[in-house]
Amino acid sequence: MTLRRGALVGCGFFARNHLNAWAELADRAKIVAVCDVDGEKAASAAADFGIPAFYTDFETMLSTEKPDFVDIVTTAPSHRALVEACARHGVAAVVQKPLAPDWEDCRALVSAMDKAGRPLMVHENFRFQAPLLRAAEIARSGVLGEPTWGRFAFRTGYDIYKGQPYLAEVERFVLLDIGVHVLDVARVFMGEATSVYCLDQAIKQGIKGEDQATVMMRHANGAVSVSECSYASRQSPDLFPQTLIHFEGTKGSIRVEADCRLVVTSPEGNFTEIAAPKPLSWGGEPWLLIQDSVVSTQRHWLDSLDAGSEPATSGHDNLNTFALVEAAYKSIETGGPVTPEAF
Ligand code: NAD
Ligand code: 89Y
Repeated sequence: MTLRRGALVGCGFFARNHLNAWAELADRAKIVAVCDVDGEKAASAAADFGIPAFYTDFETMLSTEKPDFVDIVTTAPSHRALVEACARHGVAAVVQKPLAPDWEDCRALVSAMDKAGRPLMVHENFRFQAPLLRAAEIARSGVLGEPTWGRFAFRTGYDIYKGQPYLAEVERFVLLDIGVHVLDVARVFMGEATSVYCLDQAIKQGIKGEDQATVMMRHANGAVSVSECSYASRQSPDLFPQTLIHFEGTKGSIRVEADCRLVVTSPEGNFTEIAAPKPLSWGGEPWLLIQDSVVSTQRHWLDSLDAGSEPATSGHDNLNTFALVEAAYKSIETGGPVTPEAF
């Protein structure tokens, strides 16, 4: 197994999870440098994680360190410029969701890496969460038959603005922040969508974007799904950050319920199981489900590099998810169903 040299850019709120997860994978990758335009954040990430070098300029880090890959953990407005810099330097890159703020930037950055001939993966971690991996494995085994109907729901009132204050300032909000995850999971279970209809709501006062979106989709095989995204849901207990699923096929069904409980109905028998993440020394509730999936997502990236294969959440794959977000926003604008562009 090759020991790869990685460099990370963006040392903010979520990067701590990436750096802890890279430490879990220390036998396969070593983070040799970090970068942030804010020198104090870069310096403290380097100090806290024993990383030998830190930078405030990304291209200086690339030309000095010549890493095997870059992990981009900045917010979306910077993704295009950072990925294009990776392409110029011929470096493989994994970039956090959402891929970019809009469709034009998404296409441009995927195309830049294509032209450079370097791998690009989106750090889309929800499909790597323990209960969703297990549920998808069961659905894909064929035991439930062909998909007919699905419901994918992320509903919370958890104070996400505390750790991620920038979310209160974005005009395209819940669909770009959590919708990318939920719609990506919907694609995993239902296949590509041919038609998207969305209704949005702005419930919380004092924020710029929509904080609730309900997306109805027709899929290529005729199946129908509903994806629910809410940051304005008041319920007790609050299930943040769990995604609940109800998937029906021609032969059976599966539900992903609270606390990682799977309920399966199939011709081969009905059963329930718990598919929960294992505890992590650096992780904690309510984030453990996501923190564990960060390790799994990074492991998948290293597996793909080792195998020379396209990651499941490659830039190209993620264009299909982003196209659903764009179609949903267009549907909100036009009031009718929209055919997504990528499919
Ligand atoms: P943040 O604002 O806390 O951190 C981003 C950091 O990037 C900041 O420190 C900023 O100074 C730095 N930065 C911005 N542009 C830069 C540039 N050009 N060069 C160097 N540094 C730069 O944001 P965050 O909450 O850590 O989110 C980062 C990304 O992670 C976002 O895209 C967000 O959507 C995503 N995220 C994903 C999950 C998940 O579960 N997948 C959860 C939270 C956040
Ligand atoms: O930004 C969101 C994400 O991507 O996962 C969870 C989150 O941090 C808040 O809902």
